[in-house]
Amino acid sequence: MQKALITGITGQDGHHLTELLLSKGYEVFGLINGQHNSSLARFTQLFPEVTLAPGDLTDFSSLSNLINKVRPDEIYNLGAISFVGLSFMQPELTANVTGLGALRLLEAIRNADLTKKCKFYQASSSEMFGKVRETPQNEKTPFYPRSPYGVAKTFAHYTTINYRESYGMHASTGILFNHEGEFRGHEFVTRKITSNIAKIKLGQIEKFSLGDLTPKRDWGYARDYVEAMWLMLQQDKPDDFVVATGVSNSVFRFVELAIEAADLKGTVEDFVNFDKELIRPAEVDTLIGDASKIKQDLGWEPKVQLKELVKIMVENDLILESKGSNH
Ligand code: NDP
Ligand code: GDR
Repeated sequence: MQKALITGITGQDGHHLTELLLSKGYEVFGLINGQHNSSLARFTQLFPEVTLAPGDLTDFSSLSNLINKVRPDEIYNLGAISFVGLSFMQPELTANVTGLGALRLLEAIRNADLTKKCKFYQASSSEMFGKVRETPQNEKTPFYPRSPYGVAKTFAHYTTINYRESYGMHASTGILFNHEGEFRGHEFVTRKITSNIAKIKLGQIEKFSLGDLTPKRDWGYARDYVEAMWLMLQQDKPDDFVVATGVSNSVFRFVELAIEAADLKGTVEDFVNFDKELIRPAEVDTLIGDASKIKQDLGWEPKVQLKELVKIMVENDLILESKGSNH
């Protein structure tokens, strides 16, 4: 039985990837850094067969001990301070977890003598393109990160490539554009929109606040994107791949689609207040990915487009909000 170890297993992608790997017959192990958060309770209820171990991406010994004990065939490094807004407030912690965390894992693989056995996936991000140098962005587009998060991810990205080239490790990076779904954290704009639109539909609130509605993102469905991660580790050779839909829409458009999906009557202005406190010190204006390489080399395609994604999220939030659930 193949063994996979996932960091960040209680996060959005951790949920989808666990489901995928269990369906493929893997024995799944997860690193958890918080014993009492509500995502952990949801996770253990959904996936009781997964073995969870305490640890932290800032603590080398916890990573090294776990890797030595499990001796996994595949490691997926999804753990991160992943909220760009928070990274401006906690830049040092972000560098430590999101940046150095990847380095510590790669070193722990070497220390365990698993360099030739264990395949490694690094969750790289379209935020590395930041102030974009070309449109659309592909694997060769130069990086220009615009946040402590983007800078930390760029460090982790190049560290992964460096370990691949220096030690011959099967270490791949997925440069994933925004992906969303039922497990998305409530701090991210898509989930904030769909959960608040659901509350409005249910008569619980009348309006909610957002920051800049003009940024454009290439939004896909998280369930499709974890397939891409897994595919990368099934190849003979490690590599770097952009994962995206190739279609970009504004935050404003996302709100319009959510209003439509909830069958509400009214405009964006009727339901959304502007809050200048939500404006970031530096913004990423427009991202749009060119996923030709993964389509051609690995046969990966996104199955869900934005309109359907918004519908999935709004319908899910209508159910959860009607039960008063905080997930
Ligand atoms: P989430 O924010 O939902 O999950 C992040 C996970 O990291 C959580 O389980 C969190 O645990 C864990 N974590 C945080 N700090 C530490 C730490 N010090 N040690 C160990 N684990 C920690 O992210 P997603 O699932 O959305 O994303 C997965 C990965 O992909 C992240 O690395 C993200 O940066 C990257 N990415 C995501 C994209 C997206 O659109 N979703 C796009 C591109 C890249 P806890 O909840 O207990 O804090
Ligand atoms: P992003 O996602 O920064 O792209 O990073 P987020 O959903 O936080 O922001 C998207 C855009 O919406 C604007 N925005 C708001 N954002 C939030 N969170 N809350 C608001 O109220 C709000 N109003 C406007 C933002 O300014 C931004 O332009 C996500 C994360 O998952 C990263 O971990 C990942 O690497 C990238 O996607 C790709």
